[in-house]
Amino acid sequence: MPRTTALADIRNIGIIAHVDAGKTTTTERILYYTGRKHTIVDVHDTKDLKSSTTTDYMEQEQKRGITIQSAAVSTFWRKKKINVIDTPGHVDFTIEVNRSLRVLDGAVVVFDGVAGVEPQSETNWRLADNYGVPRICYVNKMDRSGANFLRCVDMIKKRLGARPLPVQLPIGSEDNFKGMIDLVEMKALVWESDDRDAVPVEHAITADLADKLDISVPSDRKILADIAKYRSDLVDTCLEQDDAAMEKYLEDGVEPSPEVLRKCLRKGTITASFNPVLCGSSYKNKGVTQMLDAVVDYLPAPTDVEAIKTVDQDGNPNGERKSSDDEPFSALAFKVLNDAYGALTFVRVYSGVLTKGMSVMNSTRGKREKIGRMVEMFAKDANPIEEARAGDIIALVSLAETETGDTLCASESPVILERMRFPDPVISVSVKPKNKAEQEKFGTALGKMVRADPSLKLETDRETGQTILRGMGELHLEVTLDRIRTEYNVEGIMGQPQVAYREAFTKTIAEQYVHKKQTGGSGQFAEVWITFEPLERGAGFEFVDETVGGSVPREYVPSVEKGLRMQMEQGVLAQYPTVDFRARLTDGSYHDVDSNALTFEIAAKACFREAIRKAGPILLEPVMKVETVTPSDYLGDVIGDMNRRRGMIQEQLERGTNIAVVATVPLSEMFGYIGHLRGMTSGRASYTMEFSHYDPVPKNVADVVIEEAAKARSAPKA
Ligand SMILES: Nc1nc2c(ncn2[C@@H]2O[C@H](COP(=O)(O)OP(=O)(O)OP(=O)(O)O)[C@@H](O)[C@H]2O)c(=O)[nH]1
Ligand SMILES: [Mg+2]
Repeated sequence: MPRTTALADIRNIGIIAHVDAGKTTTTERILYYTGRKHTIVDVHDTKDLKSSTTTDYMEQEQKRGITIQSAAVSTFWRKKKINVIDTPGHVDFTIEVNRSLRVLDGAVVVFDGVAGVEPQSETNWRLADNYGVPRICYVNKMDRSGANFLRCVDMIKKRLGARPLPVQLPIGSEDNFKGMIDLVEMKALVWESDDRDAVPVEHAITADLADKLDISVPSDRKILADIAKYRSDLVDTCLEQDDAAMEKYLEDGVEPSPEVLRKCLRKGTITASFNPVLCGSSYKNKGVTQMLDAVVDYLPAPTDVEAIKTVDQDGNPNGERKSSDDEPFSALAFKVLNDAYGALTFVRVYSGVLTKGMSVMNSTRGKREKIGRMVEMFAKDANPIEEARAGDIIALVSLAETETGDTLCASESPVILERMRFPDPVISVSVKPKNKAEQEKFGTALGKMVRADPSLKLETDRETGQTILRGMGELHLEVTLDRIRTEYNVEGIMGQPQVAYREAFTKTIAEQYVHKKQTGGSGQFAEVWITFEPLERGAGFEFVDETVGGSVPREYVPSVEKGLRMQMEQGVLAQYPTVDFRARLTDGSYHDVDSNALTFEIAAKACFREAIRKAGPILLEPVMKVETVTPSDYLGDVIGDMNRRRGMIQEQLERGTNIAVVATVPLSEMFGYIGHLRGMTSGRASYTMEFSHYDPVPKNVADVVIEEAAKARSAPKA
């Protein structure tokens, strides 16, 4: 089957932003205006579960009015195929943004015109930086009281360190938001009603525009008075992208045509020289089609972005794969979803063609996969397809071996695509089924949830035998159990949330251990010399084999590493995993008959236990970046309370009439914060938090944690 949409006519884009900026509302409008849907549902009208927006179809999303899972839809605009992924803004579901950005070519960053750049917009912006995703900015909610376009542009510059370039200016604001000045075409677009089918009327830009359109607020009038200034900024910035056009302009002074400007805007956006900024009100149906035009004009096609990098088994870069149908097949699995259709594995095809029935290789795991049914997803609906090509985002049904982050490729030309990075879960709860008889069903359901979400981890507490679920936050864990109830029909209960502490070495220790045992005829023998060195925070665990002359036979070296990996999971202070150290296997010895993989594993474990005791182990705790937005009347109380929670105030930012207090606070001090904050401020303050880093726990606090861990271990088993 030949290609139906040229690669250059595809836009794979994500909609990313802080909670409530209006991503889902905007996505819903995109589907309406492109003719993919004939109705519009509003996010706040779905709580009774009678209707849902296209992308927030899950029960938990409808009830809470927030997005939890990213959902993909596709549509056409100006003959371009636009694949849109609507992502969640809540920090607990950041994995969904993370994996979407990994496979997208461009993004629309939505801002709330009142709040401007909020913490999650910042986090997602940085994620997009990491993945090198070009983006345009859309200042939404211009109709809300307190909306301020220029303040938002300024925050994009200062808080995100970006180079925002307005390509539109708002005409009026709040109740009187009427439309926008298109600085490329130099015309005014004015809506005469909020009706979804209202078409903007075009006006020429004249000196009396503000009067003609009844714009009376001085700051709104000032924007219109400054149109020439913004236009000249736009022209100058654009021409940096095109030497020939710049020369011509300098010579004859004639401004470049809109076509030339658009070409420059496209180039500058794709190379991340700047970010075009647009405005609108999705809810009041203004500015969405103009934003779609910008997606088509400025955001990259798969062929405009750098070829995808490939890596070796250890993750080191070793080449690239071009985005083309003529290259061998390669794709990255970025999401696994269990639903009514069975297990769906979402993949982004980077090169080549995949057809139904093909046998491919999972190069990450060295396994084969047979491609059965293939579907194109439209939110929750699956549409069967026969083939997928470079640039496509599709789902494969019932793959046996493939997990999130794995590469699928043609067996004759294996590659591994650059991997994804997953956030580390920082909070844990014990979980069990409400009804003891449902243990197995509950376990299976949990297993499936964890398989689908790499920011969840499942562990068994070796001492108490309890099942421990780790996640990104309380909401994340709650939603997980609630989904198990609605999707797998089994109810679970969870204990009090616990902090995921870590343990670490504070000094270098060279340790020797001999494992020797004589039982009857055969014996056991292994000797290892291992040097343990602390590494910087976040470095994880490194193992290096430095033995020479076969003192530890090569086939047993992996057993030493395995032993260490097992033992490091259980530290000596309070049984938390030990992190951030290097283990160098420097020497050892063996016995021809009595040594084997197991004896080396045992020796390594014991060696670790001995060493960490001598290495001044410390307890580390997750520290969160907390941003509390409060009316200024309560500022003193909010800061005082932060200090009592061992918080360190980083900065205070103006947020319209409110103040945002940014602080780092240990997670253990944040449980129950929301209730306290509401009480303290009569419900007028709100906060968001996200993981920042691990820090040593102060001694007095560590003593309590260690004592409680010991108590929990000696308590009767659940
Ligand atoms: N006044 C006004 N309200 C809007 C606008 N866009 C969205 N909203 C409202 O803001 C709320 C949140 O909108 P959503 O579209 O769910 O926001 P979101 O960014 O998808 O939120 P999450 O997915 O939870 O991160 C809803 O009540 C919308 O009706 C707008 O342009 N103007
Ligand atoms: Mg949403």
